[in-house]
Amino acid sequence: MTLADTKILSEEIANLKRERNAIILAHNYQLAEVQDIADFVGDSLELSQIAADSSAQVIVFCGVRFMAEVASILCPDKIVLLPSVDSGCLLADMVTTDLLRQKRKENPNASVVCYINSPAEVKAESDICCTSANAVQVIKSLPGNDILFIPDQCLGHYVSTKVDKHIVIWPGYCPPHIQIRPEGILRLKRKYPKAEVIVHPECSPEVIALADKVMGTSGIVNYARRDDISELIVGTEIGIIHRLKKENPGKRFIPASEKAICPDMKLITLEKVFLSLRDLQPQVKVADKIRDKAGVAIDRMLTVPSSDSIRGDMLAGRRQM
Ligand code: CIZ
Repeated sequence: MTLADTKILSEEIANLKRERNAIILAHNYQLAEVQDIADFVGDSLELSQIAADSSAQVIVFCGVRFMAEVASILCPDKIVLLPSVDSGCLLADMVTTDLLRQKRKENPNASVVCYINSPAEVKAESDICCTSANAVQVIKSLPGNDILFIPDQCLGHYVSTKVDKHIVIWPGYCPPHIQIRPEGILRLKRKYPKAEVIVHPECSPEVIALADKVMGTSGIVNYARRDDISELIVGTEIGIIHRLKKENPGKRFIPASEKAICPDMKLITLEKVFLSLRDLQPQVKVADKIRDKAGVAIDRMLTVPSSDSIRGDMLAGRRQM
């Protein structure tokens, strides 16, 4: 697409957005051109909360399915659009309700802590949700000692090093984050000796062991803004590099691996955003029964403050039902 095409399409999207009383939300991993036309860029929970607080009737959620589901759970009276119906999440698909029920039977005393990267039906069968920003605090907040952590094994392992509880860890993983390898980090550290290494907790324990900081995407965005930061090796999906560079001109951001790409995130294009606003399709709507139960697990999480952003306490209790 030429620059002129992009401009025309962006204008048409802006017109449709006004007509539809819509807002466009883009995840930190979205394509640059999608981030650039969004009203807000952020992580999944921040965006869902913005959706719930907004007076817009239509939410265009440029992310993946589980994120649009959380938006639908938090704002059931709004139309939630996911511009690419095929944007799923391989990690989220690694847990199902049948498998969870079976594992629960094997661990009858464990509280199920469900990472936000999971299907709505699985959240509905969990005790509490968490994000990468608040997983440690969520687990610490639970009264019991036994935890079943689903579905990301890397985040589960990271959390197990921070809390003194017995944690059974589900074997799921995020394919893009697994592309970030310790040898790649070591090579970049040699090349950029002054750079700090900041990685997402979905990275492997070997990668985390080499990092100066471990944070979710909001934490990374906030950390990059600090005056004392000029150079960062960034271990997460490479879509975030666009936002980091845009917000911090003059600073250097080095992707820890060029292979850390989520193909599902890249399915959303400006054309798809335009079509979805024009046709009000594809919509994501979580069925009432699932929504009510998944909403309880999300609400419980929202009462727990998070470590690397202010959103936990800011947002608690604002869900509209
Ligand atoms: O919750 C999110 O948005 C994800 C998937 C990652 C993060 O750390 O923000």
